Amino acid sequence: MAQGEKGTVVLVAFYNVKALGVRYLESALTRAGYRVATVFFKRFNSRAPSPATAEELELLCRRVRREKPMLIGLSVMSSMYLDSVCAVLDALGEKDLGPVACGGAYASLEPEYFLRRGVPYVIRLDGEGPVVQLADALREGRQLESIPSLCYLEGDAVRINPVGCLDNDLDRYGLPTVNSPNACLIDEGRLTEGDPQLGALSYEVIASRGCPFTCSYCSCVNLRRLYPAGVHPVRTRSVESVIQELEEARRACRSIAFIHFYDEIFPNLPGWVDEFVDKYRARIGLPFSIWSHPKMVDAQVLRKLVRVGLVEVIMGIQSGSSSIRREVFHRYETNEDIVQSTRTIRQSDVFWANYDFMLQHPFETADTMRETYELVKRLEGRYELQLHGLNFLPGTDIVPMAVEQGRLTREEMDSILYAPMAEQFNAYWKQEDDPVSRLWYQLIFLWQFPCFRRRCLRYEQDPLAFRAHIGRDHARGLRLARLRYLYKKARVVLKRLKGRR
Ligand code: B12
Ligand code: SF4
Repeated sequence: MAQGEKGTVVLVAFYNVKALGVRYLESALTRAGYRVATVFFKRFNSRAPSPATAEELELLCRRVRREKPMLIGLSVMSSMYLDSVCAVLDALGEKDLGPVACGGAYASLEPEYFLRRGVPYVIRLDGEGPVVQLADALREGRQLESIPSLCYLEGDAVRINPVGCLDNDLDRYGLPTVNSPNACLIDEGRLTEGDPQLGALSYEVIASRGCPFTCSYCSCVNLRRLYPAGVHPVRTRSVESVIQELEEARRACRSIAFIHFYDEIFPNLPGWVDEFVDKYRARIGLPFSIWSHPKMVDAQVLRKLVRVGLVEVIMGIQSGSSSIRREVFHRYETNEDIVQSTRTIRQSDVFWANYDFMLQHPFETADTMRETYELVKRLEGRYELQLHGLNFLPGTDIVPMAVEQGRLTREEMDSILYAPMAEQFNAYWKQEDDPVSRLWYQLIFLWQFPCFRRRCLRYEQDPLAFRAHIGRDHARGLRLARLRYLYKKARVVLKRLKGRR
């Protein structure tokens, strides 16, 4: 069947103009003969994303009406934007613009949330196969009970079909659509035609899906528990498919200077890495970053990657308290593992490392903050610290744990899980009111700048007594962090220009 002949599907991505999940769906639907019109609804803003405005909802509805879709697919990757997702659902429902299906990581974990709100279809996990089957079934008036991973309403009854159609061979899903031909961006009260990714300075790619670890605050383990038997916990694409995607991205997005590999953990399979470095050097050659894990950092792999452009490793450490890591976060690396991994990163000549911490949550005390400070003092090399609060995410293992241990009541927890996005992002960047805990937080922050370290050694003797000094240096540190950001960006641009010569 010719492309687009089967009808139009509108896909909506929230706060993410790169939206890999949506781009994979677009490729699958286009291959199956559908015309896809993707709406990137609002840009990503990790500090303070703004909720959907009435104007933006109206622009979206007008766009959807124009497309006369046979299906509207909303990609609900995160619960942190639920107020905008619900506003979109209400606006589409009011105007009766077509049947809606939701998918994405959050929708996969809590399909009933959407079905109860009257959304007729939810698809769990990989959507490439099921979304095409759903569109075909709606077109042909066929029954829904045999469509894998589909959850739907039959009258008042909720039907949850078993998860299926997860391919161990990710190459069979094809490449994500890099330049979406009928796309638009709605943001800041305006609609802009075209794929917003085309003008980006960086490109985001994933070479694998899934993570082998079981962190209690993260949805990955809960998503993995939905996998049918026989599906590998971590599925890795072929190197050739990754490189072909990046070549396509370089052709389509002319300003790209940087590649982000957003695999939960960058593949470190020996044969894979060797093939990757050869092909990446020959055919791509741009600086790139990866995510890693203290238990997965491997000197040989890093050295090979550095030679072909790896400049930044991002790694979660989360806490310096082994009991919080083990008992609360379900992370089983030791302090020695962590220090050793930072040593390996330093020795591998990675230009920059970025270490994530989650602090000042209901399990934290001033003592555990101090333990984190002591661990940070042992980290090696040149690094940046990303200090966050803890977002309780629906469906994750830490949620019942916090309630069972009496850290939060069920009601408090529910109001946190489904709070408006401004509150959720405030929690993400939170800083504690407790003065001692706050001082340890500031000392942790300061330690990343070598110029403050001697003073920190003095302040740590009695943080309360040095409260004013710490506060002043913390403000200086924040200014330094902004300069450091500019320095890092400039270096990447220079590296890119050098590569062009
Ligand atoms: C990579 C990643 C990112 C990247 C995204 C890069 C990109 N270009 O898209 C970045 C770093 C930007 C990011 C940001 C955030 N992320 Co994130 N991210 C991930 C990660 C590790 C992988 C996602 C991914 O790309 N998978 C591969 C693609 C192909 O799969 P997919 O997106 O799931 O899409 C498939 C299916 O879900 C389905 N599908 C998707 N949409 C739809 C729609 C329909 C209609 C259908 C039928 C099917 C369908 O089909 C797709 C193809 O198979 C996941 C963990 C995970 N395992 O999902 C966390 C995850 C999704 N992120 C999470 C969070 C919290 C965030 C942030 C809110 C963090 C923050 N505080 O800012 C932001 C929000 C971004 C947003 N706008 O939604 C949480 C969400 C949990 C929750 N309840 O909120 C997750 C699950 C990790 C965790 N901590 O638990 N993230
Ligand atoms: S290592 Fe990262 S991606 Fe994997 S389960 Fe833990 S937090 Fe999630």
